[in-house]
Amino acid sequence: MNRRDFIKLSALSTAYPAVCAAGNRRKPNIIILMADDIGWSNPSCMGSTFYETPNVDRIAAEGIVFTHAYSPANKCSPSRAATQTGIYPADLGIRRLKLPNYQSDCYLPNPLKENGYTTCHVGKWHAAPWSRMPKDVGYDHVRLAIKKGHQESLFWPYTKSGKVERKLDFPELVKNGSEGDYLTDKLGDAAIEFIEDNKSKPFFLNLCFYNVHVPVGTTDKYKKHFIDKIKRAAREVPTCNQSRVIKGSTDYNYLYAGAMKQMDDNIGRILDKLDELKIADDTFVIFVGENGTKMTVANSKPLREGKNSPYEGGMRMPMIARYSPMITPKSRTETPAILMDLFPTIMDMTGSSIPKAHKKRLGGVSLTEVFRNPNHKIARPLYWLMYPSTIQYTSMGKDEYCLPFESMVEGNWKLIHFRPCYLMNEHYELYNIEKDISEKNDLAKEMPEKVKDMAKKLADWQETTLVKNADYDPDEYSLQAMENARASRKKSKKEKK
Ligand SMILES: [Ca+2]
Repeated sequence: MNRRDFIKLSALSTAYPAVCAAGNRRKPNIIILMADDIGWSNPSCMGSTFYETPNVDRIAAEGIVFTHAYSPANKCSPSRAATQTGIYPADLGIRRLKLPNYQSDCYLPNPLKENGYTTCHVGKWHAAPWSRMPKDVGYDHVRLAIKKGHQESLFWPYTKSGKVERKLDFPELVKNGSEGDYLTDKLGDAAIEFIEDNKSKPFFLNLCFYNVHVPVGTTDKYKKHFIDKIKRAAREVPTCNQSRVIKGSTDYNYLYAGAMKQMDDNIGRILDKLDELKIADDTFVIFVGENGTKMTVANSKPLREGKNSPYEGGMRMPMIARYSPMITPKSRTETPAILMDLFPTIMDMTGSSIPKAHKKRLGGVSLTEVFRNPNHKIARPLYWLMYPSTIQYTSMGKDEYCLPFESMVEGNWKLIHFRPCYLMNEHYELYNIEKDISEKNDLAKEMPEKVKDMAKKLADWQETTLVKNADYDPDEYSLQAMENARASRKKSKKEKK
């Protein structure tokens, strides 16, 4: 650190508490912007030269980029539940995609409401047991959330068939909308309406986009924009549908690119609104992903694999935050972070208190020291545990699967403990993720002592978790068991017909 940086940092770290203590600054508004199934390297500020995310880039330019941010799981539901509660998925009791317990008081809006905040959830939910919606876990206002894991279509009337059906996901939007409406713009409208209505008091907005989960789709203007861009680069335009690149490279999926840009446009509308209302400096904004990108539509290069994978492509994701009283523009940090950190961070920033029992269960830590000083280190290992899943089996491609495993990252090292299942025998893999970000060189055989040391930590951690991979019966997930399950599903489908 040079002298100028040091002075700047010192000034920041002393100025902020003073201002707060004097009570001159209002409690910060909190806005979480969450993208669905976005790859770590997809935003332009994270390295992409094809995708265009000028507004996410703006948050980065005015704030801090976490280069080593992780999701708590390689798929939506456990990752979102952990974000909302600050608790490790394995400590919430998540075995597969569903949450078994109804733990409504642990969710973000509750302590914030206690502290005088108005809370609002907009968009994709998928962060609680199926029947429990954002209202059930404490949100005051809820807009455009559905029980399903993802949208059927991003276009009016938002159905797979493209027709207005008897049962609709967004009946109000269909009734008041028309051909050509794009779901993400409606999320943007709802978010802006909430901000305008609550501009003069502290608010928490949890805006979760349906983009860029499949089925991806974009309006003609954006489709043309990205196809022209591919042609200008003298590349062959790949053939894509809404959930797959059929022919060509996942580097140039113009539908995915358009969906990303349309999400980014709406982030821009929100940032502009904060400026217009003169509350930008009073508002903490954080943009995050929640698991890796789907490998049939895009990729997270140079990371290995994507959604559902135990490798970095499944777990590492964009995390970019802005809050001028605390964060110096254009900051970058290599300090590892994980989505569970958002809960204690937000409590810390807003001065909200966490009930004692909840505090004990927290898997995350406050990142405010890292905001103030990007060189601040947090010494802790990060852990993952994915219980085996039969759900993925039927849609399993060569590039996508869901394996039972536990893993941990500590410093430069990552250990994965693969459990026995229909795809592989039990084994460990060890990677130096700093020297080998693409996880090409498994060092487990070369470094048995390192494996032994980390495996012990991983096993000790699993002793403390509610869900344990050691508990499942490998025979239940053998190839034969999977084939039997598939055959029985086929049979019952036939019988229904
Ligand atoms: Ca997801």
